[in-house]
Parts: sequence; structure tokens; C-alpha cells
Amino acid sequence: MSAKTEVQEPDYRRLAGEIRKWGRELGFQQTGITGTDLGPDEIHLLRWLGEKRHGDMEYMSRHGTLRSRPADLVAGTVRVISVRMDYWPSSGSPAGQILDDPALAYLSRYALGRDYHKVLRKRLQRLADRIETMVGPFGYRAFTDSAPVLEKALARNAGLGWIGKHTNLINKQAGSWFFLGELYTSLPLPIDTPAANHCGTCQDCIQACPTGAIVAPYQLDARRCISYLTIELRGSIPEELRPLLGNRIFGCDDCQLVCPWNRFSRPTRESGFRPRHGLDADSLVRLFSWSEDTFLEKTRGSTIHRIGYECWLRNIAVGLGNAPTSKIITEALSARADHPSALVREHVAWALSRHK
Ligand code: B12
Ligand code: SF4
Repeated sequence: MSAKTEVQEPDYRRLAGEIRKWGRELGFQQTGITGTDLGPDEIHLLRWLGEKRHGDMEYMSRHGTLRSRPADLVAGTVRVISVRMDYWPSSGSPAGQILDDPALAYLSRYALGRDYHKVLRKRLQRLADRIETMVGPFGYRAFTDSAPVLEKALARNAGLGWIGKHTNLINKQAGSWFFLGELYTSLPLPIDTPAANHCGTCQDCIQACPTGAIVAPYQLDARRCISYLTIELRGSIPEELRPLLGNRIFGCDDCQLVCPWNRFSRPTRESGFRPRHGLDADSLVRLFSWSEDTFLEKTRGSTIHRIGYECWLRNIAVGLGNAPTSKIITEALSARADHPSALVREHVAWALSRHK
């Protein structure tokens, strides 16, 4: 017998099976594994940036090809463990009902509960901890919408679904109401087969988009997307787009609401994603009356917090400008006509001009 101690390689096939099992136990509906090659997606990303379709999202252009080259972002990365977690709220008012009532405020269903960044990051950390108990210290980094990572392309390659014409990831068994997250890792795990595309000839999402933001199948001009206009944009919302926002004051779900694959989606099992403070069905006037302190208090721990009070008022002013004229609406707007923020004043003035 040799005096040398043999270092045993982990059984990576078995480990991959365990990772899937642990993923489910930690609340992920699916876990897949892929390599780091994102060749064709990089070409699409660079073209998209070249055409300035990212608008003011400077963080999208800042990192160049780091987003499409995982090993350049985290040295030593050879595999990406990709996970998805359903978010469609298990309680709350039906989305269609809110969208059809112009006096109510529609907030995208992903944003009604706890901030998903926190939820997914914690679970991914626990997944990494479990892997460590089996293989010892290993190289990894956890992400969920938190770094230059091409999450949908990685998830597609890991078999979690395909990128639909609206550019969200769709799963044949679960629709598209889920978040993505990933662990970049140095472990040479066996990889999964990428998911095939099942959009076929369907164009429902393209036709349903209120602002024509899906300029061609698989191509989104973020500058027209209501999600961008209400969440990412910090300045003035282009006037010609304002009437098209309707009562959508935070994000937009229309392209996914019409997607036939969402008939197969299931509500989330996460209690943290349940709607808080009645935000699933509140009125525009009431939300517009919130003070800054109320805004900060009611949105603490939620992703809505990130847009800040000024953009909150900006968005609701647009919603009020789109609502049918009533005394209560013109009074609510007039009460904010002298707001200290020029951005808010400008949107309030526009909204009031719609009620003359
Ligand atoms: C920037 C961003 C946005 C931007 C731009 C969206 C976009 N399509 O890029 C804005 C603010 C508009 C946005 C909105 C939303 N977002 Co967002 N967003 C991101 C972010 C940070 C980066 C996305 C990205 O890489 N864009 C780059 C462009 C080039 O990618 P792309 O448009 O998807 O294009 C790909 C393909 O379509 C294809 N392609 C492009 N052009 C062409 C041309 C041809 C001919 C072909 C064949 C293919 C092709 O290749 C590209 C690369 O893979 C990710 C998190 C992350 N780090 O990945 C979340 C993320 C994509 N967003 C998410 C969510 C939930 C949303 C919203 C649903 C929120 C809401 N309800 O308001 C909306 C959906 C709007 C929509 N229709 O996409 C989830 C999506 C989950 C899922 N199931 O897919 C993510 C993954 C966050 C997360 N961790 O869960 N988002
Ligand atoms: S989220 Fe709304 S605005 Fe953006 S592409 Fe989808 S339907 Fe259009």
C-alpha cells in the first residue's frame, strides 16, 4: 500500500442529483446545470446595446462582455447552477380586474411581496452550504439579478425553459411567472440539455404589449417597455408614451398575462411573496396621498422601495392622468401641483391637463 493519502474526487453525477433534490427542498421549483458558453447570446446582447435599447440602464453596458462570459466575471467558473422560483401570488385580486378599473393602481405581481433578491440570495447561499458539506470548500458565487449575468440564456441552456418572444423565460410545465438565480461554480458537474423553443407561430405577447415594446420576436426595446419606464427610468416619462401606461404604476405583466403557457403556471409556495399592505388592489388616489414616510414604511423589504418616493409619485400622477375625470382625482393632483420635485410637478401638470 502506498504511504500517500489518496484524495478522492467527488462523484459529480451523484452530486448533481443531490443538488436538484436540495434545490427542491429549499423552495426552488427547478434546478439545472450548464456550461459557460453563451456565444450567440453575446452577439444579440451586443447588438441590443449597440442599438441603445437599454436606454438609461447604464449598468447593462458598463460591463461589456463580462455579462456573457461567466469565467471572466468569476475566475475558475466552469459550470452554472441555475434555479427558478415561482412568484405568482397565491392570494390577492385578479390582475385583469385591476387592469380594467382605471381608478385602481396596477403593480406588477412580482413586486407585491418581499424583495426577491433577498429571498433567492439566501436560498442560494444555503444550497452552496449544503454542497460544501458534501465536497468541502469549493469555488462559487451566488447571483440573482445582482451582477452582470445573462440569467435567461443560462437558464435556457440549463434546461429551465426557453426565451419567449416577449424575452422572458417560459417553462412548458410552469409558464413564466418565476424568478431566476444562479450559482457560478468551479465544480465540473454534468450538464443538462438546453430547453427547446415552443412559441411556434403565436404572436399574442407582441400584440398585447400596450407600448409596442416587443419590436420583433425576441427583441425588446426597453425604452418603450412600461417596466423600464416605471421602474428603471429616473427622469421624465416620454409624453407620447404616458397615455399608454394606463393604470400600470410599477412594472407591467401584459405580455405574460396573455401567454398561453401561463395556463400551466402555479401560484407560489413562498409566504413572503404574498401581497403586503393591500397593494394588489389599492386606488391611485389613496397611494398618491401617501407621505414619504408612509411610502418608506409600506415598501420596506420590497423591491418597490428602490424606485424612491419621487418616481412613485411620478408614476401615480401618470395613472391619474389616464383615469376618467372626477373631482377626487383633480383635487388629489392639485394638492401636489406645488410639490418640491420638478419631476413630480411636471407629471402632475401633464395629468391635470388631461382633465381640462
Ligand atoms: C435589464 C432587465 C430588464 C429590462 C430589459 C428586459 C430585457 N428583455 O432585456 C426591463 C426593465 C425592461 C425588464 C423588464 C422586466 N423584467 Co427584467 N431583467 C433585466 C435583467 C437585469 C437583464 C436582462 C438582459 O440581460 N437583457 C439583455 C437583452 C439583450 O436580453 P433579451 O432582451 O432577453 O434578449 C435575449 C433574447 O431575446 C435573444 N435575442 C435578442 N435579440 C434577438 C434577435 C433574434 C433575431 C433572436 C432569434 C434572438 C434574440 O438573445 C438575448 C440574450 O439572451 C435581468 C436579470 C439578469 N441579470 O439577467 C432581469 C430579468 C430578465 N427580469 C425579470 C422580470 C421578472 C422582468 C419583468 C417581468 C418585470 C415586470 N413585470 O415588470 C419585465 C418583463 C419585460 C419583458 N418583456 O422582458 C426576470 C425574468 C424571469 C423570467 N421568467 O424570464 C429576470 C431574469 C430577473 C430575475 N432574476 O428573475 N427587465
Ligand atoms: S412588460 Fe408590458 S410594456 Fe414591457 S414588453 Fe411586456 S407587455 Fe410590453
